[in-house]
Amino acid sequence: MRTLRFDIVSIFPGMFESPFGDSIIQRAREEGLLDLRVHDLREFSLNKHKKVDDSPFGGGVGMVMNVEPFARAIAEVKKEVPETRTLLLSPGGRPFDQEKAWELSRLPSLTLICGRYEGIDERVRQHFVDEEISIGDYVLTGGEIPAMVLVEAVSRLLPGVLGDPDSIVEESFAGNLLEYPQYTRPQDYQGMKVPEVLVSGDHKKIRAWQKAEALKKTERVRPDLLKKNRRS
Ligand code: 9D3
Repeated sequence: MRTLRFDIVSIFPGMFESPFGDSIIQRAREEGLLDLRVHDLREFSLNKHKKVDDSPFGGGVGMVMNVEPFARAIAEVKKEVPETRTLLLSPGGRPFDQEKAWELSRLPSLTLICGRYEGIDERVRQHFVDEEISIGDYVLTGGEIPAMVLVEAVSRLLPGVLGDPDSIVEESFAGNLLEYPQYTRPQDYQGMKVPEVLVSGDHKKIRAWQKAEALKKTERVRPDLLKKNRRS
């Protein structure tokens, strides 16, 4: 059995309590598959008021997060896990996707750095960050929720975390297609009927229908998925 360790650095450590104390993530932690630690950035400030930002050189509105607290927090993590990969969650990063989730799931340790809207001193990126990751093209107020997204996407890929490993196999077998429509009882809900083919008992025909429906939906909603590395 293998453990993936996450060290998260944030000025809002409390934000992680409920999402990580819940359901699948919590069970994975209890079973030793996941080791999740959250570090309060302010504790690494040497300022008497635990300040972690300052006004920008060159002028301009707003504040910039200081390099020192991040440098000290990352150094502390590296004392325990020297081999850690340090990721900065930032809207200017490479877009996160399933392939990246698989890649990260094979590593032993990830340190996630959360910035806030104001921005961070460029020297953090230059000297302490291995990779910058965004979760999509929209603006949030900080890297905390993106860090949770990353933890969840990566954790569920670890052997033993999901109750049913078949669902991951099926997911990757379905390749870059959206899901086909699914139905369960009743077969007729107030005149809204389940497609006949699904109750035909003809499994070959059912598979063909599901595949065709998945393709139709993908063409309509996400034609970009059909262009990129097709496995269908
Ligand atoms: C002030 C100009 N902004 C550039 C778009 C800077 C900025 C905006 C928002 C800096 C930080 C943030 C807060 N967002 C994140 O830290 C963040 C994020 C996001 O906003 N969208 C998608 N992925 C991510 S990962 C981290």
